[in-house]
Amino acid sequence: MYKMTYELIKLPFETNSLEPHMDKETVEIHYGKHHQGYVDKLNKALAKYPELEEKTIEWLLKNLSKIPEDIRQHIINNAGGVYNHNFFWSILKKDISFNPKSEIGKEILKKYTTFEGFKEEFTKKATTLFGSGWAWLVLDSNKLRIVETQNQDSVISKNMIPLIAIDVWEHAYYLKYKNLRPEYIKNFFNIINWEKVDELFTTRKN
Ligand code: MN3
Repeated sequence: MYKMTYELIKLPFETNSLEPHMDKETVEIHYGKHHQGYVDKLNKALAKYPELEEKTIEWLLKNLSKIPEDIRQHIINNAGGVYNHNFFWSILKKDISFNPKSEIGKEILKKYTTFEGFKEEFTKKATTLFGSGWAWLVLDSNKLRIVETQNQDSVISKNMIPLIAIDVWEHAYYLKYKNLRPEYIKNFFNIINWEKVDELFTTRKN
């Protein structure tokens, strides 16, 4: 029996709820077409290896060396695509301000001195990333770092714990922002769910 192992998660918000920073049409196409596409291709890649269908997406991405070589790049691209988008949607919400008194707030200020300093570093990484990929705030050996990954490579394959991610593939912003990635990044700061980021930070596994 063919098993649809992985399914598209349900979006944790209405598609218009991030307006005007991220518009409804962009969310609908990004989620319904691109994200769905990674789910479909992941299932297709795994169809030959039913034993891997029992694994979680996190396991696949953390154990790439155990994935058969003929599908390894497909898993990097598509399990990564599924995981990264699941994570991305999970940290988006409008009108949740950065709270300097939260645990993550204090940690960010300790590392970057000011919130503006953090924004500047994050913006620089997201802006200068060449081609398609992601910029992240992660915990790496329990320390905050801003890193980038190419294509759908995921930070969890490098043993990092994600706290924030911005998708800077053109499909994430082109409909509304056209070629103006910096405008998209600027507005991304209006839709970070800082309560969720704080929860990820305080409940992290060391
Ligand atoms: Mn995307």
